[in-house]
Amino acid sequence: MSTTQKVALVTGITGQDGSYLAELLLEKGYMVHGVKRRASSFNTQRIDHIYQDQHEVHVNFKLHYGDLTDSTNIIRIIQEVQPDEIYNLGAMSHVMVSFDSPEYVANVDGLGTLRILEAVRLLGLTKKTRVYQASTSELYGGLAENKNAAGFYDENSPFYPRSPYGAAKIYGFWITKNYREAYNMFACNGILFNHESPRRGETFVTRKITMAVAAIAKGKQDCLYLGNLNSQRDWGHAKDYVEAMWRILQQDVPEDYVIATGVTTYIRDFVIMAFAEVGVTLTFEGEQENETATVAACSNPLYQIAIGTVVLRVDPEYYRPTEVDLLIGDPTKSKTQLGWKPQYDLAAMVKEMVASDLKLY
Ligand code: NAP
Ligand code: F7E
Repeated sequence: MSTTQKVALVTGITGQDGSYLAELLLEKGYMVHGVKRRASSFNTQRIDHIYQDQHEVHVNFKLHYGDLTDSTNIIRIIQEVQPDEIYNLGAMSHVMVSFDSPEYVANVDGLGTLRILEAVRLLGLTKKTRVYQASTSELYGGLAENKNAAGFYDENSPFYPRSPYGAAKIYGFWITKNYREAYNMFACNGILFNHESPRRGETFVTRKITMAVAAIAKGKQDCLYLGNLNSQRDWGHAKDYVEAMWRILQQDVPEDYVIATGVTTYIRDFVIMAFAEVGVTLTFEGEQENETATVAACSNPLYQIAIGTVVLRVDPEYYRPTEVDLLIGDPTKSKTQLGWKPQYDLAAMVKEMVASDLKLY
């Protein structure tokens, strides 16, 4: 290891964002340390391609067992690693699941953030270590009256979380800002709107849709069951969003940034786009839980699905106790101050996700 090599510590390295961020940091020449949880089955599929035999002479990627609920473990890892940058991506990140395990989410997503910041402070690393906190558009809660005059959520929009996940993350947001102000730490929030990829967890709506489209096209599944088709999300690509995380920590002054595309899309329209990738045109009928989508035409000779087949139904089991109806972010600050330029638009991302899931089947 050269003396100038930067050292990064990534929590949540086995997740979607952690895997893309690790790739980016390795490309930039960092020594990358990641925190992974012990699991009874392998949970490193997203990072297996960058794993290195620890007996090699030049190792620049190392995993440590750990958990954000365990302060002593977090302190020990940070002490051992002495990171220049910490990216706190670890979280129970599923909004619907957070209604079932609210206390756990508060512990991991809320207090876990505090444990990272406090470890940096206790270890006397406040001058050396920069901290990125994975904040979220879920903080806004989708309240129409809280959008700015142009109709977007920006860095000054008020928060109104609508789930235990959002409520836990709002603590993470404020404690990060507080440590910045109280101890002069370089600690920043990235307020990221939804971002997806072929590595997205299988129970988030975009991946659930692209996997179902591939399975239906290949005759492995009959019908896709979804919840609320009327919510709207501002979807970007995870690969673009981890670049923004890195840029946030390279600035001269620590600040918080919204990362978004500025375009919002109905869940129903994502379904239409994904089926179009396999040549299927849909007709929608009915409302609320009686809404269905049927195959109106199928132009792809490889994937013949009979006209009139019902390929989408609504299952109210997937409705949330409180829903975030609409998210749309204003990326002006990140584009101007960070020079952040996303490479993907939604169409390119849907294409990539469906193509990747077709290969899986
Ligand atoms: P993800 O795929 O669900 O990954 C979450 C990561 O956190 C996984 O590595 C997971 O480990 C780890 N983790 C879970 N519980 C943990 C614990 N108790 N201790 C340590 N690690 C734990 O999430 P993502 O999409 O990559 O998102 C990364 C971060 O950004 C999360 O904090 C999320 O809340 C936030 N965020 C995501 C989005 C988005 O649209 N993707 C938008 C805004 C903010 P296992 O692999 O062992 O489960
Ligand atoms: O839901 C609706 C659902 O679970 C999106 C996380 O990364 O982004 C993510 O949270 C929308 C919601 O993402 C199904 O009701 C319909 O309106 O893909 P999702 P999310 O809740 O927006 C934010 C920014 C984060 O920070 C989170 O960590 O889709 N929806 N039917 C469904 N959602 C799911 N999961 N499954 C359905 O069957």
